[in-house]
Order: sequence, then C-alpha cells, then structure tokens
Amino acid sequence: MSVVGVDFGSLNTVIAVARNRGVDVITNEVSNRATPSLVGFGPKARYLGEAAKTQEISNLKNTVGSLKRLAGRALSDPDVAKEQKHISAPLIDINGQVGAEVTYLGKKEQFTATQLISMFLGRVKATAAAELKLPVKEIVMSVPAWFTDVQRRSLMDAAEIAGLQLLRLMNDTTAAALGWGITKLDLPTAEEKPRRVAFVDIGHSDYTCSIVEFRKGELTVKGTAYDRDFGGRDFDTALVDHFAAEFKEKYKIDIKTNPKAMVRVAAGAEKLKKILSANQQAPLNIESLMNDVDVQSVLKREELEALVEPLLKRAHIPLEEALAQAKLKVEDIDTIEVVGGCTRVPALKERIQNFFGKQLSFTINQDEGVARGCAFSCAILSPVFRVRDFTIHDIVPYPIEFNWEKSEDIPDEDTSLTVFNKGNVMPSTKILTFYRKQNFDLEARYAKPEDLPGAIKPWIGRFSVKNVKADSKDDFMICKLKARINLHGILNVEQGYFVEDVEVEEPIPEDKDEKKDADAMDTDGEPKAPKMRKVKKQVRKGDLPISAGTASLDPETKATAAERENNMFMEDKLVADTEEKKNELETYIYEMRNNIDDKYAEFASDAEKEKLKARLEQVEDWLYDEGEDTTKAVYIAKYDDIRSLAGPIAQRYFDKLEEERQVAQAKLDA
Ligand code: ATP
Ligand code: K
Ligand code: MG
Repeated sequence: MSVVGVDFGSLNTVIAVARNRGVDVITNEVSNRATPSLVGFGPKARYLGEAAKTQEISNLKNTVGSLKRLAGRALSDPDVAKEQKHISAPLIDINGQVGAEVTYLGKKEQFTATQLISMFLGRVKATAAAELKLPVKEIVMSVPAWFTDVQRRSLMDAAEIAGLQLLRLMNDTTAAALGWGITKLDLPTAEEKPRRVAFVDIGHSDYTCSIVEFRKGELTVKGTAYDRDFGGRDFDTALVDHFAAEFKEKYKIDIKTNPKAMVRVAAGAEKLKKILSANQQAPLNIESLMNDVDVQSVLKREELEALVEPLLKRAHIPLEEALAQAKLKVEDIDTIEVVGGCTRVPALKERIQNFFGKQLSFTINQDEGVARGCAFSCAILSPVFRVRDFTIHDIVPYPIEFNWEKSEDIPDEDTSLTVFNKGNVMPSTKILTFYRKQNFDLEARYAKPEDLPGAIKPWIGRFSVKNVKADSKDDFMICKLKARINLHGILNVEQGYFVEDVEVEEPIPEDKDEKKDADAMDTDGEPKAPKMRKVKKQVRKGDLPISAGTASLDPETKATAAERENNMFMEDKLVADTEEKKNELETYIYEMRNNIDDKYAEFASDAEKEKLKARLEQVEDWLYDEGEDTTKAVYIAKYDDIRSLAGPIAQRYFDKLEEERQVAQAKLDA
C-alpha cells in the first residue's frame, strides 16, 4: 500500500511519500520538487503539470490553473470572476458548476472544475507511482481550512474519478502542525501545560493562521482564521499593474490588451518579487514584449512594499482572529512557525514578528511542510505502516444547523437546531433524537451564510429517514440519527436507528471506597451478589435507512467521468509511448550511422555497409516526411527493419569483444 501526502496548492503541488526510513518529498519527471498545478489541452494530448507550464504561453486559451479555487463553485460566484483574472482559458457554466471550455484533440470540449482537478490528480498519482514503483491508490491531501462542504466534496469526487482514495482531506495548517509535532519527543504530558504554536501559511492565493496546542501524542487546533485573498499572486498583480502603467507611459504599449504580454510580465514580476526578498533592488527585462518593444525596468524593495501596503496593512488580522478564537494572548504562544512561499517576503515576516513580539521559527521546510504532514497522516491511517499514533483534533469552521418540518403530533417542537458550532472539535459525531410516526426529512445547512466564501450556498444536504412508523400502541418511534463531520470536514447523516424505552435491571454501581472494603467479599472469597436496581434504558431495536442528497456527484455521473478520465489517460499514454518509440528510432539511426564507419567497420562487408547506409538514409528521410506523425506500431516496425540489417553486424562485433574478454580472463587465470 502506498503512503502519499499531497499539498495541492493553487500554484504548486508538492508530493511526499512515507518509506520505512521516514517521509521524503519526491521529484517529478523533470526533477522538480514541486509541480505546477496546471492542466492544458493540445491537438493530440493533454498537458498535465510541468508539460502544461512548458506549453502555457503558447497555449493560453487551453491552459487552466488555480484549479482548487474553482472546486465546488458556480460560474456566477463573484469569487470565480476573481479567479478568471488568473486563468487564461475561458470559464463557463456546466449544469451549475464552473468549468472551462478548451480545444482538445481539435474539438471544443467542456470540463467541470472537478474533472480538471481529477486530471491533475491523475498526474500526481503517476508521479508518485513512478517514484515508488508501486501503484498508488491511497493519499492524504491538503485543503484550505476555509473550504466548505461543497468544495471538499468536489475534491473527494475528483480524487475518486482519478482512481485515488482520499484517506483524509487535511487542513493546510493542521498538516503543517502534524509534521511539526509528530517528530517531537519532548511534548508536554497530559497534566502539563500544552505547548502552544502558531502556524502561519501564506501561499500563492491565501493566508491561514492556526493556533495549535500540543501534548504527547496529540494536537488540538484551538483557533483558525484566514484571509482568502491574500497571497503571492496579489503581490504579482500589484507589480503587473505598476509595470503596465509604467510601460504605457514609457513605451506607449498597453499590455492589458495583450494576454500573452500580461502573462509574460506576470512571470517577470514573480521573479522580480522573489529577488527582492533577498536583495534591495531587482531588474525586469523582457525582450519583444509586444509590438517588437523590449522593456526594461528596475524596482526597489521599498517600492514593492509601498505597492502592497494595502495587503500588509491587514496582515495582522488572521493572527488576531485566530488568537481570539483560541482565547489566548500573544504571550501564551511558545513558537511561531511559518510556511508557504509568500512568507519569504521580508515585510510580511516583519509584520508577523511584530504582532507576536517574538522571533519567528523556520524549523519546517516552508515549501514542503504541508506535504510532509499529509504523508505522516497517510502513514497513521494506513494499516500496513507502523508509525507512532498521533491524534488530531481539528476545528469546525462554520456553524451547521439542521432543519425539519414540524411533526403534526408535536405542536411545540422546534424546527431547527444548530448541531455543530464554529470552533467545535472535528471530526465529531452528534446523535439527534426525533419522535415520529412517519418518514421524515432533515435538511443540513450552514447557519451563517454571510461567513461563507463568495456566493457558496448554505445548503449542505437533505436526508430522508425511512421505515418510520408508530408502534402497536400508536406511540412515537424514537428515532436516533448519527450526524457526523468526518475526517474530511464533510457532513453526513451516517446512520439511523430506532430505540425503545425498556425497563432493565442493573447492578447498582459501588463506590470505589466500598470496593476496597474487606467485607465486600464473603468469607469464602466469593463476591457478594451485587445489589440491583430497575432503570429505564433506550435499547436499539432496528435500523432506519437514510437516503441522502448532497453536493457529491451521484455514482453514475462519477463512474462516467472516471471512465472518460481513464480513456484520456490511456490516450495520453499512447501519445507519449509513440513519441518515445519515434525518439528511439531516431537515436538508433544516428548510432548506427556513426558505428558503421567506426567500431562496426571491420565486421561488415562493403555490400552490407552499402545496404545498411541506404536503409538508414531512407528511414531518416521518411521520418522528416510522412514518418513525422504516425503510429507507435509503424515506428516499431521501422526500428525492427533496421535492426534486421544492423543486428548481425553488431553481433559479430560483440562476439569479438567476448572472445577477447575470454582470452584476457584465461591469461589472468593461468
Ligand atoms: P496556496 O497555498 O495559496 O494555494 P501554494 O501552496 O501553491 O498556494 P506556495 O507554493 O506556498 O503556494 O507559495 C507560492 C507563492 O510564494 C508564489 O506566489 C511565489 O511567487 C511565492 N514565493 C516563493 N518564493 C518566494 C520568495 N523568495 N519571495 C517572495 N515570494 C516567494
Ligand atoms: K504548495
Ligand atoms: Mg499552500
């Protein structure tokens, strides 16, 4: 069983795997430790991850990024309009879900956000499998703490479509906290004061702070707050706006009218921003940006800071809110750990440090801590992997209420109850009790729609309870429903059953003191018969089936999407294999051409040489002509054709080598 942790970032995705020796971040097919969270579409195949990045500038209309920010959203959501500014492909509506329209295999195609994410996760799966040399199925993936039920369900569906089983969706900062705590051997015991750590993650798109208490073998999140629109890309946007204005003035070009120029300036701005984290000044030079104009500029760190002052000014807010939720003060915090690429910005580090009045700690790898935490979580959840257990108590981000129709028989019954409050422990289960004589429905929704991101709807799900009826005395059935916010932060009504009040006899519990008493025993050492009492108890009498309607895809839609994803995956693989066979053929031609006049020269007759050279030339010409684009089988056939001529010659050469080796060996042995 594979043990894989995935930090699915809005810009970069980092994959960590657990092996017997510990957790390692792995590299992808071009040896990078982070993969662009990007999918692209081409005339022959999809471009996933690195390939999408390589193609991006020449394929803007068919490239989609910010994938996770689209999960569970509708096109009409104002947050999606914000994302469109960072996504070059056109976003569209597909049955109420946002998606993208792209040209793929020469045709216009539409894919939902969930499908786009599943494509990317398929790439992640392949990268991990290549490294582990094992099929990958189980993963733990990170998610922003502020994600709602519908967003989390979209990620779950996407993983399933990609053939992955998500063992846990884990909040980013909680994953960082797990990675930090699980290796610490000096955590306080249950009786001691907990160690209190603030985890601050500022990435490309969002900013989260969690206040976490650690004790031996467990962590408890006490407060989590966020700014959903605060990250590196907001720095980049400020820079792009600045340069757009400068270039308009200086070069009379308007990059805002030219998507390609915009993307190139954004890439240049990001680079410049990174240089400014370590230097006081940085250049921006782009050749032939648009209208054949080369642009040149420089920026000072203080100028950048002035540009992003509106962001810096609110940098303390998530910290303040997280502390307030935890009911703690800055002096209560023992350590401040920062992760996420954007926390490299000196001005941000300074603001965070000033807020806490304490040096920041950087013991977690800023880019890899979240992925490592996810891999540890996967190891804990994996039955085959032995790892120290670590209990994680996370926190409910938004209050959830249940609503139901009033029962005719109970006129003064409430019709709504907030079952999970903001700040409650997550995962957690609550039992709801209903007195009913007929089937009934419950609806779950977020109790404070105004707290939700963008225009996400408060509705979570509808649960219909079946097989409910009055008993023989026309009394109510006592229905018990198990409502659970699970490991993923997703709400379900997982189980229903009914109980009856039954009078039972049970032993009266004795005091501890009494137990120690010698005369609790008869003289012959037999325990005395315990004193009994009659009590009313609810005894479970049977199950109540529940049918649920939630934002998850129905099984049929999911199966269709999975089949389609699998077909596209196989097509991509065929295209890649074909390319590989073509390259092999090309390489073979060059090798043979060199060898035939060199090391193979004395092993071939002139006639053989002539024939082979003629064939090599013929196949090479063909490769540049109709052989430019053909099938894998044809490339293999051409390869075999050349080998039928070159093979015997090579064999004579190797036979000679072997003969020489044996002679040399015989001399040594003598
Ligand atoms: P998110 O968590 O918001 O979804 P992410 O996890 O993909 O995004 P990270 O990889 O944590 O994001 O951070 C990427 C951001 O950090 C980018 O905006 C990048 O430009 C920025 N960044 C990386 N290195 C530096 C640096 N040295 N100075 C300033 N910014 C940097
Ligand atoms: K990341
Ligand atoms: Mg991140």
